[in-house]
Order: sequence, then C-alpha cells, then structure tokens
Amino acid sequence: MTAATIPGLNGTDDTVPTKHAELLAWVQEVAELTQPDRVVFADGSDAEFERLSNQLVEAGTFIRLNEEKKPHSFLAQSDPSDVARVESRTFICSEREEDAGPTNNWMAPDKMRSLMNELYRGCMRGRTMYVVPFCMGPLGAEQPKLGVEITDSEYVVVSMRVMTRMGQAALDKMGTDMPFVKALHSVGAPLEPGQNDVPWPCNDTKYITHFPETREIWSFGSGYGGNALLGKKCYSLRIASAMAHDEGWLAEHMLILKLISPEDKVYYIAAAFPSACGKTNLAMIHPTVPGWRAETLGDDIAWMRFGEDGRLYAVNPEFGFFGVAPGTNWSSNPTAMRTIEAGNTVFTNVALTDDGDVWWEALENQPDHLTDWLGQPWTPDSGRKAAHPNSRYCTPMSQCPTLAPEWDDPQGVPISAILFGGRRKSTVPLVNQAFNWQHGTFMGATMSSEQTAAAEGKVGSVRRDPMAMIPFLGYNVGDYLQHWIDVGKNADEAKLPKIFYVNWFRRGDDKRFLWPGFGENSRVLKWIVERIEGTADAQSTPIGYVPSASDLDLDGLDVDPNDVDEALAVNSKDWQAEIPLIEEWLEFVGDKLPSGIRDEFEALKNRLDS
Ligand code: GTP
Ligand code: SPV
Ligand code: MN
Repeated sequence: MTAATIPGLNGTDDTVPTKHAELLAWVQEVAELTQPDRVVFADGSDAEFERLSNQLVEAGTFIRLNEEKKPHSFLAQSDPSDVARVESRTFICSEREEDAGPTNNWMAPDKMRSLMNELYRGCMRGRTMYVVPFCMGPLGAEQPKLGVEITDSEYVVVSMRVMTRMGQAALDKMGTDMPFVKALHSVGAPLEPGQNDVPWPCNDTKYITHFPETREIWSFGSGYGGNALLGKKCYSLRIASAMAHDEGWLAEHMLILKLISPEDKVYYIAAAFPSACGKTNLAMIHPTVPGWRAETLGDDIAWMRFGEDGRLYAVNPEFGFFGVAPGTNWSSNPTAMRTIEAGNTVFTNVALTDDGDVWWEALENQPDHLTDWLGQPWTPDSGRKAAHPNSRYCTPMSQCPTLAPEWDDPQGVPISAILFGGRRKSTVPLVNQAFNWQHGTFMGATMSSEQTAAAEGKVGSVRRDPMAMIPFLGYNVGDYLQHWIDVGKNADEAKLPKIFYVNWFRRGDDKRFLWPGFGENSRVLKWIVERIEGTADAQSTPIGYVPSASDLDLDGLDVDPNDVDEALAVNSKDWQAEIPLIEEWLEFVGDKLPSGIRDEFEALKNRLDS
C-alpha cells in the first residue's frame, strides 16, 4: 500500500474527518514509514468502543467479564515482560544534554530519530494505524491542550477513550491549524502475511522518547499504561513540565482533593506521592472524622497556574483513573470500588474468577480457585500472587460517586495546601509542615521513597524522588527546582498553598504500620486545615512544624497511643543519618542546584546541630 492510496490522505476522500494540514501531512508521513494495512481516525463514539472491544475479545487480548458483575468491562493480561513503566528505556531528547539533566536518560534528538525511524520502518505491517485525537484538560479551556496519538494498538485506543477527552470533539477543537502534541506509538510487532497475532503484541526493544523542544513523543515496543497511553505521563507530565517551565506554571504528579469541613468550608488540596504511594486512595478518601466530607477531582496529575486573584489553581488533565488494583477493596477504597462496579472498566493483569469476575490481593471474598494474571490456575496455597502488583483498573472519572461537580471547570480550583509524601519505614514523621514556600520546596526536592512495582527496578530500595517527579521530568531537575522557587518568589506568599510532608508508611519494630492510614488520614487532613486556619498547635522541630498526638483529633481511633507517638517522632539520630543521603542527592543534582535549596540544607543541618 502506498500513502496515496490511504483513503483521503491525498485530499480527495471526505471520509477523513479533518482538514488540519499539519496533521494530515504527519499521518501520511507516519503511514509511509510504518506501512499499516489501514488508517482509521478514532471518533471516540460508543459504536467505535463496541467494535474495538469486540475485536480485542476475538484477538484474545480482552476477556469479556460477567455482565452482571462487571458490566461492559474487560480484562487484558499483558505479556509477562510488559507490566510497568520502563524508566531505563525512557529518554528526554533535548537538543543539549544539560537540558535533560542528570536524572533523565538522554540521547541527541537526531541520533534518536534515526535510530527510532529504523525501528518504525514497516512496524505496523499487517495492522491498523489509528489516529487518535485527544485533549488533556477540559475541552472548554481557553487554550485547550490538544494532542494526537498515532497507534497500532486497539487496547491503546479504547484506554485513551477512558483516560482522555478523545475523539471527534478534540479533533474539532484542532480546527485546521491549532497546534497539537504529536504522539507516535507502536507496539513494534508487525505481522507478516498469514502470521497469527498474539494476545499482547510488544517488542523486547523498547523506547519511550520525548522531544521537549518540539513537543513530540515517540514510543516503541510496549503496550502498557504509562509507556503507551501517551496523553498521561508522556504528555501531561514530561512534555507539559517543559511547557510549564517555559510559560510559568506547574505540571505535577499530584492528586486533587476537595475537603469540606463540618462548617461547609471548602479546601482544595493537591498531593504529590510517588507511583503506588497512595494518591488514588487519598483522592477518594472517606473521612472518618465526623462531619468532614471529601470529593475527588483527580488522582494522578495536576496542572497548576496562577489565577487573577493571585492564588494557584489546579486542573486535572485526565478523564479517567488508571489505578493500582491490589490493595483496593470495599474497606480501603469503597469509592474506587463503586467507580469500577459501574462498568466500562478495562482491567489489566488482575486475576480472573471462575464466574467471569476479577480478583486481586486484598480484595474481599478470596475465591478458592482463579486464573492468575499469567493465565495459570491459582489457589490460595499456590504461593504466588494472583494479580501482578502493578495490575490496574482503567475506569471513567465520570462514574466516581464522590466526583466534585467542578471537576470539568477549565478555571480549576484554588489550592490551599500541597502535600508531599513518600513511603518510608523510618525517620519521616506522619506529618510535618514547612516553615515557608522555599523550605517546602526543599522538602519536596529531597523527598524520598521506597521503590514500588509501578516501574521496573528493585522494590523497596530508597531513592530520592523530588516532588514525586523523578520519572516524569521533561527537563533538568535543577532547573525544575529553581522553577518551584521562582513560582514562590513571584507570588504573594500569603496566597500560596501551605506545604506539608506526610508519611503514611512508617513502621514499628515488628514491621507493622504505625498509622492505620486510608480514611484515618482525614485526622491528618483536619490538622492541616487547622494549621491553614491558624487554630492548631505544633512543635517547631529542626525539620518543620510537627504535631504532638494531642494536636490531632484522635477521637474514636482504635490505635495504641504509643504507635501514634512513634509515628510522629522526629528522632535527631535518624535525621543525622539522613543528612549524608540528602547531601549525596544534592551533589548528584549538580551545578544547577538552586542556591535556595543549598541554603535550606545548611539551615537544616544547623538546626539539627543546635
Ligand atoms: P500511581 O497510580 O502508581 O501513581 O499510584 P498512587 O499514588 O495513586 O497509589 P495508590 O493510591 O493506588 O496506592 C498504592 C498502594 O498503597 C495500594 O496498595 C494502597 O492500598 C496503598 N495505600 C494507599 N494509601 C495507604 C495508606 O494510607 N496506608 C497504607 N498502609 N497503605 C496505603
Ligand atoms: C504511575 O506509575 O505513576 C502511574 C501508572 O500512574 S502509569 O500510567 O503506568 O505511569
Ligand atoms: Mn502515577
């Protein structure tokens, strides 16, 4: 097939639903390079979803779940090698290496382009190439953030429909000449004539590449989540962080939560925790403190810019949740369970029950027999996990029972508090308030967390993860930290969100969690609100303002009081031991480390020594 025979690409066929010249030229160029059998523009309609999901069932990629238990929902079990983001294969290809910085993999853009062009050559043979227009954030925004993903994966098309505002409406916004992010994706598994497809095509060679200057994304070899749904981490964090740096706003790995006090006062809170460290759970919290309510605006990504009133406003660019399944259940996260149960959900790498439902570790009603995520028979004593630890549900936000009515408002919501947090067994207290914006930036900059299953790598080893952005920065981390400091310098500090650092994951000597977490985290949120209002007490410690147990509302909490004290403790010996680790990290950041961060580090050391 030649490009000229692709219907409409030469401008003669009105089945091509756009006259956007740059888009058409790009589609033609990619089709010539990748040589698909067909080119289809995705319209985002129900009929298209129906058609593609049926096709995926036939191909063996999707298992249709029991209509009564999970209406209109599907299970995909991936290739066992394609289960998480591949950070070692993720590149920021800025023109200058120093603009990618020490935390990213870098390759010169020309070199990467020629290398990947060879991978892309003929890579869609035997497949359909989908052109998937999408918008990140509300379509009604003054300057909607548009993108087009070209992909040869039906799984990606149906998932993009859940996760983004995808289809004709986004294409219409593009008109004939609106700029858009070009996002090219291939699973890298061409089919020769007569060759049978596999349920989960992918390639051992993987590249997740970003060209920040030209706002392009090139992804090859993986069909999984953050590697393949390019509107998410690739666009809304890596490319958007570079845009935000240029334009004076923030693109962050943060949930957005609306908290309502018993007096009906509303507070919006954004929180950055690394992958699989509790964002979705906090975004959907059911407060246990009487009279407090919570609503959800986003569970993974926040774009924040200053409003005319000088406050920082946050918008969630996404349209669905791509949540961690294991650990989710009716007691830890009933909101997620209700969102999923409403149907229209794509599960990946969870286990299948004998009656066509799904199961994962910690879900109620563990069956005696299952098909595990690898397609093998499983029983409770088989000694293996039934679901992959990074198995996910992909479900529409609109089904969330606690969705805040203002979730689609292009204005966004004014943020009162920013929380940073990681997964630390020791040292880091349950909650700690920064002295000011720059100190809060230092807290974020030196955040640390134990590795989880959300990316390849050794689970459990502690790494520094500034603002939970280390895998998602589209530029130099030093410039990024300076950008955070500048955001504070250019604002009226009184109107800026107050910054806090939380750790739900501290453990006692016997390895149990010291704090019950989940809904009980509302007790910490209540203290945070009272700090904003100036009504709660705290101790001034070397690391920040930390409450005593008596400063928290612990009414009715069924926990050993010693555990709460231990969870809140700031142990100077532990922090002295932390200092060389922070130092090592700041040295790694290198020459571009902002002096403001260095000053905060010196001040911390002085406070610990005195
Ligand atoms: P990504 O989608 O990868 O960005 O993850 P996330 O930050 O949204 O994490 P999520 O809320 O899905 O939580 C990940 C894991 O942490 C799940 O297994 C949860 O059960 C567990 N978790 C979440 N909140 C808490 C908490 O307050 N305490 C404890 N002990 N575990 C928690
Ligand atoms: C994360 O890893 O932070 C996720 C899942 O939210 S993924 O979309 O795969 O990046
Ligand atoms: Mn995430």
